[in-house]
Amino acid sequence: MKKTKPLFLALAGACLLMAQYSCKPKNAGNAVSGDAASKTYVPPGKYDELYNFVSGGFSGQMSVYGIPSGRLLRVIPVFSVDPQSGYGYSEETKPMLNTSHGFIPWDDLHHVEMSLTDGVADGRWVFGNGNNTPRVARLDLKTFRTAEILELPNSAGNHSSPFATENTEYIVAGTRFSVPMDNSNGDVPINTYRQNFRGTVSFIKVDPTSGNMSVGFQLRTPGVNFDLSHSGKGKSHDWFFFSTYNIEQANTLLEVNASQRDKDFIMAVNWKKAEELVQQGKGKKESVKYAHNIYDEKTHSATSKIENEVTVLDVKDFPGLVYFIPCPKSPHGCDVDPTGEYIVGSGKLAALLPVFSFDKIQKAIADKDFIGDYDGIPVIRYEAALYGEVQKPGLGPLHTEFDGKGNAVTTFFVSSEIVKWNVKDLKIIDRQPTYYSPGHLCIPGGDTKKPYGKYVIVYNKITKDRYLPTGPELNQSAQLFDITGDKMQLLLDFPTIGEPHYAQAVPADLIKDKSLRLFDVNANANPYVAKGEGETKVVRNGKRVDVYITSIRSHFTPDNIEGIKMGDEVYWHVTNLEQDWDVPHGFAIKGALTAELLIMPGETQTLKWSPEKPGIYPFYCTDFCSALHQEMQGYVRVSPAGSNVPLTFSTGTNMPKDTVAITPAGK
Ligand code: K7E
Ligand code: CUA
Repeated sequence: MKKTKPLFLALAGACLLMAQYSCKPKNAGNAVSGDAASKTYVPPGKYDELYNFVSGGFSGQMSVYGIPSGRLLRVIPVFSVDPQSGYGYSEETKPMLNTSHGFIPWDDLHHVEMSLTDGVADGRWVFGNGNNTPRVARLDLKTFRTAEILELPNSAGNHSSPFATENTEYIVAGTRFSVPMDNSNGDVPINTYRQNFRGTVSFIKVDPTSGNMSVGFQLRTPGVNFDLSHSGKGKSHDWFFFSTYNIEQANTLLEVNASQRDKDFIMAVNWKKAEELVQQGKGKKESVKYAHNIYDEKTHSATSKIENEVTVLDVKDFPGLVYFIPCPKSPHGCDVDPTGEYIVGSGKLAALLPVFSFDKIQKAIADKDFIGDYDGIPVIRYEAALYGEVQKPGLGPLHTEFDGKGNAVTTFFVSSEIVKWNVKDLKIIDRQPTYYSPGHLCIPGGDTKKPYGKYVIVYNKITKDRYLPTGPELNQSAQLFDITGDKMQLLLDFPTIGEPHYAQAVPADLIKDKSLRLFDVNANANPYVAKGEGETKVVRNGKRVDVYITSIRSHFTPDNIEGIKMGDEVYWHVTNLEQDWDVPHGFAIKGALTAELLIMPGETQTLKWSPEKPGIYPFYCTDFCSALHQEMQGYVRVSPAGSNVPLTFSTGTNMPKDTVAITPAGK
């Protein structure tokens, strides 16, 4: 959820009324007890216990922290260009950000999901959603790079995304906005929402070996807003649960008009049944347009393909596929406990926390214990699905995770606290202030079948003064708590990149030894690779000039190039020949209307450059690589279009006729 001020203000009043909750805790500075520092201290040279993958919100990126130290390990570019690495600027990576709308340099990444095997994070891939132009990204945890981005048709907002089924059979993505479908005429009055706008949830198939994604099928649903979701587990393996809001189907001032009804819905989907129906050919093929971008590690290049078909099941045509469960007041988080029996809906405006029972939902379906239907979908009676309610949990519940010991921890946006409660007896065990309005939280493995527990990391919604002031903009923040005892103990604040929504954390051992150290230059299949200095060359083809250039400590080959002419398009294909871990070289050229390249050992990356006037253009290595890094530089000469300067290139041989001498004193 973004910083919804009106909601905050509306609820701030309610907050004041309820004396047992205080919005701004007192003594905010000194609640940390003496042993906190030792619990988060990771000595220099030692590794953290856990990796924490955190969404970068409106930065469009994903960042990786070490837990318990809170040290920032990496920011991985996903949906936004990254001038530092050249992601989205190099010819090889530009296709990653292609969409059916063209090249887009930004998105808003809210949710992070790890690939699962038997309901437990397996450390292979991590997925993130593009919230604005609907996309799902897959990051490969061998390289910590974005390996694939798939756009989603018939969607807008893609907020309820990306959530995995128990074996990553599917990554599931629900649309935030209902909209007219892509293959229909969308030029309709906005207030014909009820007639023309529909919802979509997408089931993205994930290849179990390569991880490659494809839209398996989409479910067409009534026109509501999907907010969040989670898959079932164990006994509820076949099901998926989505929180919805705006069942009023309002198209304006949703703040008021989408909060008319006392309850919105949790939507329960039998995805196994949907899969069977699709296999039986019951889906309708629709023509749409969406981009599918894949980064190939062998060629070190991405390709973008426009797909043009999707298989759709309209849920109202298939009884038994989808049910609605009333859930108090605009549910946000929709969280399934490790056993798969309990489903927690967090109504943002509700004064209680409903916990639904999977068994009771199944019984209600069998007994047809419905209160009616909504756009042709049966609505289960609230009490028939309800396991129980956590009474007076706090104000503004948003998200819940589980500690693996039968307890849940929920964030409360309005009362600025986290609350630990027992899933069986629904009794509150502990509440701790968070010093800012929290949104998402992450217990390592806390949404899986086997939570690792030990910590909860709580992410802010509204930034507060936790750090030295830095002008009008305060940094986003996370807080780390120890949850091993009944009382949760605050250990640490650490700043985050962009707005941290969802996050995932796994033991470091799951990933660290599989992490790639360098690319084998001999296996480099980039069509423009130079595998040694002997393979370097400059090739003219009409107005296109390809420079096959290598970098190794501490020179480029070639480093003198002449014969480039005005009107040329020059492609600098830089291969880093190093085969030692952690010796990147950079590449930048004066006046280039793009970013640098940062090239890892064994990799080739390409910078496109069109000189705008004749002259000498220096280029250099931007990443300190040796004591003679500053000497790692070169020149390219640009001549007028009609000039007869021949195309030449060299390193170390284009010597002057004369030598420089110091004229002796007194002569
Ligand atoms: Cu609650 Cu976009 Cu998951 Cu933010 S969302 S908190
Ligand atoms: Cu290569 Cu600095």
